[in-house]
Amino acid sequence: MPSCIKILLFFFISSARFTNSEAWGRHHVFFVKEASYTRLCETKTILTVNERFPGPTLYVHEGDTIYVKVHNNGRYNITIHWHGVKQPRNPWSDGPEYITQCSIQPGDSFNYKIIFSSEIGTLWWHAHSDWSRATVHGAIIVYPKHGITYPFPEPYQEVPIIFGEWWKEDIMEVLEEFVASGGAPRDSDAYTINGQPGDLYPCSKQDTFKLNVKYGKRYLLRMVNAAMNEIFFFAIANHSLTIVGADGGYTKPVTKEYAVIAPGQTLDCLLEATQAAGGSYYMAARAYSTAFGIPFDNTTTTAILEYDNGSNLPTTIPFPSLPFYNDSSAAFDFLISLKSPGPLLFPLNKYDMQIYSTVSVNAFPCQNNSCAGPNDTRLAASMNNISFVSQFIDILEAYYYNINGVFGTRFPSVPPLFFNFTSTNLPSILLTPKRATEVRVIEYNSIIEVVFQGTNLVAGIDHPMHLHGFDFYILGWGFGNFDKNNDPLKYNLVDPPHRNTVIVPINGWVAIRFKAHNPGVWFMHCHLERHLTWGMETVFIVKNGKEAQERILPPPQHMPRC
Ligand SMILES: *[C@@H]1O[C@H](CO)[C@@H](O)[C@H](O)[C@H]1NC(C)=O
Ligand SMILES: *[C@@H]1O[C@H](CO)[C@@H](O)[C@H](O)[C@H]1NC(C)=O
Ligand SMILES: *[C@@H]1O[C@H](CO)[C@@H](O)[C@H](O)[C@H]1NC(C)=O
Ligand SMILES: *[C@@H]1O[C@H](CO)[C@@H](O)[C@H](O)[C@H]1NC(C)=O
Ligand SMILES: *[C@@H]1O[C@H](CO)[C@@H](O)[C@H](O)[C@H]1NC(C)=O
Ligand SMILES: *[C@@H]1O[C@H](CO)[C@@H](O)[C@H](O)[C@H]1NC(C)=O
Ligand SMILES: *[C@@H]1O[C@H](CO)[C@@H](O)[C@H](O)[C@H]1NC(C)=O
Ligand SMILES: *[C@@H]1O[C@H](CO)[C@@H](O)[C@H](O)[C@H]1NC(C)=O
Ligand SMILES: *[C@@H]1O[C@H](CO)[C@@H](O)[C@H](O)[C@H]1NC(C)=O
Ligand SMILES: [Cu+2]
Repeated sequence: MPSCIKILLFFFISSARFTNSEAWGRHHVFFVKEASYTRLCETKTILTVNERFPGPTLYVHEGDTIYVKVHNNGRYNITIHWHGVKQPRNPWSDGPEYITQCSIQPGDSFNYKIIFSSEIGTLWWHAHSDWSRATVHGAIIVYPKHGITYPFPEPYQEVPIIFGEWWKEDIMEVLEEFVASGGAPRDSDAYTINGQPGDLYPCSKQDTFKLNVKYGKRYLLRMVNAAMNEIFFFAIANHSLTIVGADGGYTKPVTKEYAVIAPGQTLDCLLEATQAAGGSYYMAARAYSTAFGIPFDNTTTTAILEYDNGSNLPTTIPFPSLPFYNDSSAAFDFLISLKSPGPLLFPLNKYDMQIYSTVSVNAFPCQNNSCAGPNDTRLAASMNNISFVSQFIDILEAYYYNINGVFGTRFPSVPPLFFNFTSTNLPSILLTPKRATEVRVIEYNSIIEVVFQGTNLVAGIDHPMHLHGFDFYILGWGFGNFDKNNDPLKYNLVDPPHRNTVIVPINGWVAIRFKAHNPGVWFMHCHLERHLTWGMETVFIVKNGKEAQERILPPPQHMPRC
C-alpha cells in the first residue's frame, strides 16, 4: 500500500458509515413471503424477505455474533446461507439444504446463529434451497471493530450495488421446466442493479437505480453478484474503480477501468467523483460468458451516476466500454490483480493433502422423453465424474448422529480417469458421470490444496467454485491441463488473492489452498445455479481437533425436521 494512503487514512473520520441503522443489532427477523413487483412492463409475485427486493442489508462489526430468526410464510421449503461467513465450529447455521440442515417448511421457523470472525467488508446472504435465491438475497456489511478505521481513505458515502437476474416467468416454473426438459434453463429476461434492470430494457427508465454524487467526494461501492447463472463485467463511464476488498477481506488497492464479479463474489470499490463538469454517467454490467455456441442472456443492465451540480443536459450520457463477452484474458487480468495485503494467515510453502478434481458438464443417455440436451441427452454436471445426489436427510446430521447409508466418504482425490481434459475433440463415452453422494474427509488443521480442472466435456465454460466454512488463497491458474511438475513452480506464494469463490477458467485449471481449522460439514459447489442443480458439487467434512474448542458446537435446540 502506498504510504501516502496510510497517512491519509488518519485524516478521514467516519461520516456516513452509520447512517443506516435499520438493520443493526443482535437479533433480526426475516419473514420469507411473497410480494408483488413490476419489472419489464409486467407485474408478478416473487419470494422476498420482509417484502423487499433485494432483501434487507445486515450491518455488523468484525467478530460479532448475530441471530436471524427466519419465519417461512411462503409456499416452498427454504433455507438461508450466510455467504462467506465462516461460522467457526457452527455448521448448524450454514444453511445449504440437505447438506447442513433440513429445510424450514412453510409455517415453520429457524433461528440462525451467525458467528463472524475475521471477515471484513462485504458479504451477503441468500436462500440455499431450490432456486429461491433469485429473489431471496441481500448484502451483509462487516465494519471494522469500534475505533478501527479502514486501511484506505475514508469514503464520504457507502453504497451497496447488488447484481441480480430477472425472469418474467415465476422462478419455480423456470426451475421445474429446466429440470423436466433435461436441457439448459431458459435465459433470464434481464439483469438488475439493486433490483432494477435499467433503461436499456422496456418500462425501466423511471426506476433505474441512480447514484447521486458530489464532485470531489469518494464513494465505497459494495458490490455483490447475486445473479443465478452469469459472471459479469462491470464498468462506469469516465470513472475508474479502486478495488480495496473482495469476498469479505481487504485487498491491496488496485485501480481498474472495469471489474469482473462472479455469482457468489463481492468487491469493495472506491469511486472518486472526479468529473468537474458534473453530468451523468452510465454504469453497466453484462455477461462474461465463454462457452462456445451456448446461448445466454446477452443483455446489459445499467444504473446512472449523477452529479448534483453541473450540466444536467448532456445530449448523450457516456457509456462505459466493457470487455467483449468472451474475453477471458480481460477477466483473468482483473482477477489475478486482487492481491491479499498480507501477512499470510498460514504458511504456503507446503500442503498436507491435495485434491485434484475435474469440474465438468456431462450428459446422461436419454431414458425418458425429457432429454433436451445435445444429441438427445439429459444434461448433468460433476466433480471427479461424480454427479452429486442429495439425500432425504442432511449430511451434517447423518455425520453427527452416525446415521448410516446417507453418504459415502469416497470422493476421489484424483480424476478416476485421466484424459486430455481440455481437448477440442472428446469421445462421447466420457460424457456420462456417476450419480452418488460422496464426501471427502479432512484432518483437522491440515493444509489442503484443491486443483480444479475444467474440462471440455459438452462445452468448456468458466465455473465460479465456492467453498463454505473457509476462505482460501488462489495460488495459480492457467489454460489447458494442470501440469503437476511445472505449474506449481509458478505459484504466487507471496500475496495471492484471498477469496471464498474462485473462477476456474474455461478449459483451464486453478489451484487454491486453505487451512482446515474449522471442524464441520462444508459444501463446495459451482455457484452457477444450473450447474449446482446438475450436480457440480461435493462436501468436505473436517474432523474435530483434540481440544474442546476444536470441536463442532452442539446443535441448536430446534433444528428443522425432514
Ligand atoms: C426423466 O428422468 C430424469 C432422471 O433421469 C428425471 O429427473 C426426470 O424427472 C424425468 N422426467 C420425466 C418427465 O419423467
Ligand atoms: C468520457 O470518456 C469518453 C471515452 O473514453 C471520452 O470520449 C469523453 O470525452 C469522456 N467524457 C468526459 C466528460 O470526460
Ligand atoms: C452478445 O452481444 C454482443 C454485442 O453486445 C455481440 O457482439 C455478440 O455477438 C453477442 N454474443 C452472443 C453469443 O449472442
Ligand atoms: C460543481 O461543484 C464543484 C465543487 O463545488 C465545482 O468545483 C465545480 O466547478 C462545479 N461544477 C459545475 C459544472 O458547476
Ligand atoms: C469470442 O466470440 C467471437 C464471436 O462472438 C468468436 O469469433 C471468438 O472465437 C470467441 N473467442 C473465444 C476465445 O472463444
Ligand atoms: C489436448 O487438447 C488440446 C486442444 O485440443 C491440444 O491443443 C493439446 O495438444 C492436447 N494435449 C495433448 C497432451 O494431447
Ligand atoms: C464416470 O463414471 C461412469 C459410471 O461409473 C463410468 O462409466 C465412466 O467411465 C466414468 N467416466 C470418467 C471420465 O471417469
Ligand atoms: C453430438 O453428436 C455429434 C455428432 O455425432 C458429436 O460430434 C458431438 O460431440 C455430440 N455431442 C455430444 C454432447 O454428445
Ligand atoms: C420440504 O421438506 C420436507 C422435509 O424435508 C420434504 O418432505 C418435502 O418433500 C419438501 N418439499 C418440497 C417441495 O421439496
Ligand atoms: Cu459451473
